[in-house]
Amino acid sequence: MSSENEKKAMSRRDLFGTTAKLATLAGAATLGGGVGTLVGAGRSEAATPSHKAPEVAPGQLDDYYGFWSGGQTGELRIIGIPSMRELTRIPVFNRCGATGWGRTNESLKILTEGLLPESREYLKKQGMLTFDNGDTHHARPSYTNGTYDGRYLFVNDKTNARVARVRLDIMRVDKVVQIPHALGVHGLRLQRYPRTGYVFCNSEFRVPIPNDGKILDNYHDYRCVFTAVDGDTMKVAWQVMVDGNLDNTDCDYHGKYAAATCYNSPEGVTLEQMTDKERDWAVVFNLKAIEAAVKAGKATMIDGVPVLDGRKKAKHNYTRYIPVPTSPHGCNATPDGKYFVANGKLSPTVTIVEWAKLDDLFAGKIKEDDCIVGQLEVGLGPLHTTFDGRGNAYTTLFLDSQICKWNIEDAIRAYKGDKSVKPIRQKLDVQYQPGHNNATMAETKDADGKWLVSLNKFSKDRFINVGPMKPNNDQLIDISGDEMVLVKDESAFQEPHDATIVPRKLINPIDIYKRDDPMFADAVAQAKKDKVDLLNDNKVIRDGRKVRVYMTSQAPKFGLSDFKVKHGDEVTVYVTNIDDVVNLTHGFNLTGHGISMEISPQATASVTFRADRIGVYYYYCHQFCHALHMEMQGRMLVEA
Ligand code: CUK
Ligand code: CUA
Repeated sequence: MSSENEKKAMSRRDLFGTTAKLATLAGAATLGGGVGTLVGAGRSEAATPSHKAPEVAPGQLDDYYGFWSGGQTGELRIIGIPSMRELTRIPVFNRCGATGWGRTNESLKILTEGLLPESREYLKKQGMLTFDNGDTHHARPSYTNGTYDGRYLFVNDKTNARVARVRLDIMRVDKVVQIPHALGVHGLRLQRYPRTGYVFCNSEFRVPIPNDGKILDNYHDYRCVFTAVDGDTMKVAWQVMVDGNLDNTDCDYHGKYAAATCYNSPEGVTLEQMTDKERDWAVVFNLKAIEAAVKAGKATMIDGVPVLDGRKKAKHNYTRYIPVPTSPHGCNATPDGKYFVANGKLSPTVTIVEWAKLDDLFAGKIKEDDCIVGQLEVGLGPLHTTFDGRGNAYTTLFLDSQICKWNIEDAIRAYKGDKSVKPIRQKLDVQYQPGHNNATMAETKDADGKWLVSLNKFSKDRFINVGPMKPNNDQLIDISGDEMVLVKDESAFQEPHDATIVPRKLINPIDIYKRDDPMFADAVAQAKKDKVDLLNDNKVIRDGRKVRVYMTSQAPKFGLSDFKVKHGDEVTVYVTNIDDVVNLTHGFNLTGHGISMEISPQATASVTFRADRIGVYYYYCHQFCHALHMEMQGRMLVEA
């Protein structure tokens, strides 16, 4: 950094000093218009792709799968890296017309069986079966021995406190669990060693437990819990009550500790109360001590879940609170397994904590502060940090609209007082206001330091104007050399918070379903009871007021060109795609009934509805499967 830049940065930093809290808050409230234009004001022509632009020519394949969260859309997206092409979307918490997710029996079973009783009751009163929105932030593939094993991917729903598991062989959700005693499940990371294992979830907001109206405005009696979900059963394993609001989380590479950044240590409910302290903390969790306590029956069972008290005043050895500057945000474990980094957000610093010191901390040999081995001033608004596996870290600076590359061991040396080292390697402008960044394999022991994506919340002038709500700007940066080089802009609909990037050899999805897939096991079982061969039979079975319609689909024909039901019947249509051809998906779309679903090759999908409309209704295939695809249709006749 030139001394000129340094001066500029310093003067801005002064504005955001802890003594000028009001200035900070005022600044934070106007980020988009104000501070965002400080750096890289106007269009940044210099960012035009240079010699390092990634070459993925038409017909060529990407090297990596990027798993993008979809934010407020409630979905996941798969982005090819380095092309940045959007390859597909995985419906998760959203209702999806293309796939029928949220409407088919198969998806509704998954979306409803993990709901808490109180949610079920609420939804019923609203005439709903499940929530039809979600807010996905953190998507993470499962681990074995510190690296991805290609089994599952887990993702949070911040708004309705759920966690979903995606099967990576079919890229569909197979389990959803709703977290009790929590509103706003935010931070999510997975146990890395020996395997996943636990899914660690931060509930962000503090709530009364139970939230039954007895405690309302007395916010000092609200609680926040850290939850471990068993990734195999998708049931809550245990919860630990903590002080403050949990934000992001991560864990070590040894299966011993997890950590979470906490804001709002004053436990207030207004912005002023929440930031009324110089320091908050990173809370660290002693997994062995927690497991032992749960096993020994020391937890309080609340709604069938063991809950331990990890608040400071309880003085148990489940947790310790390591002080860090106020309102930290990202929490990121280094791929060498030695440290985690708490990102300052309101403070221009990152704080480095050494995992190994936690042994002595929990043994009472050292103090919380002694676990901090580095604190580096990186720039304004540090949110998240990622790594290249060569000892460097990359921190997003939300306010500066930059990525700061710094060296971890140099930062530790500088903190010890070595004035000769300059830990900061480079600052790169991004366009604009980055939240997460993530590098290829950065959250595994095999971090490979090839590509980095910066997920920028503001795109402003980077794309042609699409109206007041602009796209986000996901930028691809080459980090394989000494310098970061920006090579690509890609627009994204609101709001991918985070991305994980995995080499394609570690992910092996199937092309065609196997007939014994659990996704449609219920349909197979019902057909067996009805003595229907799903691959060959086309039959209508009446069972009182229930009617089951079984039909095949094979391009360009449904097995039934019509079926007849009576007004008021409860109708279930089972469609089995008997085509055994890669890419040959059919749809079943029933006119005037709000029903559409996809049936992948060799899959069965089903949907249930009441035949409440008398008359003739067409069903048609909505996936362009054949030259006679338009003719792939039939009629439902509903008689009075
Ligand atoms: S959070 Cu969104 S930018 Cu939910 Cu991971 Cu930091
Ligand atoms: Cu089947 Cu179009």
